[in-house]
Amino acid sequence: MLISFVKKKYSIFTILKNSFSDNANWKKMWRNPEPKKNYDIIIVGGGGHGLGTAYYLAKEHKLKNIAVIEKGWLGGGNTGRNTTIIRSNYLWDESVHLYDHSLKLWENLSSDLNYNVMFSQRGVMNLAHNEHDIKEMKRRISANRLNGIDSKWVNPKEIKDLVPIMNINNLRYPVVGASFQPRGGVARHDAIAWGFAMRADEMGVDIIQNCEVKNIKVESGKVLGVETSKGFIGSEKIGVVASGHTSVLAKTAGINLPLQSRPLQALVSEPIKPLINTVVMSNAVHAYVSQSDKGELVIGAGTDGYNSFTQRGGYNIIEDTIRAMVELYPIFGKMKMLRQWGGIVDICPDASPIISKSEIQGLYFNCGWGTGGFKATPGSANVFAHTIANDNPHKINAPFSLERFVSGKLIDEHGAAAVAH
Ligand code: FAD
Ligand code: PYC
Repeated sequence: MLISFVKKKYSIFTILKNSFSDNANWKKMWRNPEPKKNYDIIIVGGGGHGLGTAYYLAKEHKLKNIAVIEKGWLGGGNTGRNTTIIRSNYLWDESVHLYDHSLKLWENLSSDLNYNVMFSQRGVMNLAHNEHDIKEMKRRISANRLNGIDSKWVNPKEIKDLVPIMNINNLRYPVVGASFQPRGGVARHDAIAWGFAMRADEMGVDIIQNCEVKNIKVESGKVLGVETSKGFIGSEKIGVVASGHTSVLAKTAGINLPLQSRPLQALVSEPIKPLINTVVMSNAVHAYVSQSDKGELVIGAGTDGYNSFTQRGGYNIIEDTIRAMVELYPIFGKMKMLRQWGGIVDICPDASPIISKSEIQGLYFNCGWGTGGFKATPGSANVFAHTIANDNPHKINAPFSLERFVSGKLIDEHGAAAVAH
């Protein structure tokens, strides 16, 4: 197929021009092609990580003939279901290198894509409720600072100055301090999927929606392609980025990934006037909150305690979260909640991701992000593209290989994962 696309530019002038035609002449953001028989690279999963991988493969590695295959709609998985908290205050050097690589890409992403991903660096606060939290957080802050990360300790008075509506004393788990990363924040979940999709499409990437990968076909230790709901599509390189469903797909290639798939829930309130202008998380009581630009409170919970693919989650979990929210912010007590949902997160034993080649030639995995992969979207995509293009990891993702489950070089980030699992 001949590909000739005009780069879609967004500016005040294009908005003005399109307003004269009642917004009827905006170009479609990406094509809707039928799959070809063969691609050089297939990415399975049209979430932020998969679309970003295709974008960097085309942009930085100048590769052509790439497809992203998505069983539903773009960003309909965890990318569109998360609470969008972005930070890089992890404990170990390996993690900080990965998550801060991502944070730096976020800082320039709207301009890189010429598409507003609404990255808002309003700071992220992680509350301490007891002596153990204080010790763990101060250790992490020190480790962060050695890596040049802008983490700092804030005392209860400083917390009250930043979030006056917070009840810090009169509750079961009083707030005794917090770690704070000012460069952290939130972004617009679907914008990152759409921005990557649009720019990848412009560089010739075929984005194929409503096409489920059923099987990964392997012969003599090499991948041959994928069986899909639209027929067989051949490729010698396949990157699987299917979050909660990655282990299911890996099994079709005979690989057992060390992942558990569990629901994680979130909910939003009715919109209200600006009330909270930073992100506040509490690992101990499993409640995190920020306020969206529309004014809704975006609230997240903990994971269900068992494996499931329901995209819904247990009612008791969300009840616990609401109880903790109302205790921490009594002013929220009378608010109405508008909607609730779940996503299936893929959890690794060490709460760190897998970005890796596999024992099968041409088969690569990017998964195991658990409850915390949104923040990593551009960084993960960037190093995964490098891994696929060169058939070798980037130095940033080398420690996150599957090999670590054999060597025992695990990267235990349970403390920094912020949502216990
Ligand atoms: P996804 O966006 O899930 O994309 C994978 C895609 O693969 C999906 O679109 C799916 O349809 C597709 N797929 C699956 N199987 C197949 C198949 N067989 N064939 C074709 N396509 C297939 N992270 C943070 O950093 N900060 C947060 O605040 C945060 N909050 C969260 C709150 C909730 C409620 C949830 C559920 C998650 C949260 N996360 C958070 C985690 C974060 O959302 C994920 O780690 C991240 O979005 C994963 O992106 P992805 O592109 O890998 O996966
Ligand atoms: O990893 O920061 C995080 C996070 C917040 C909510 C869910 N995950």
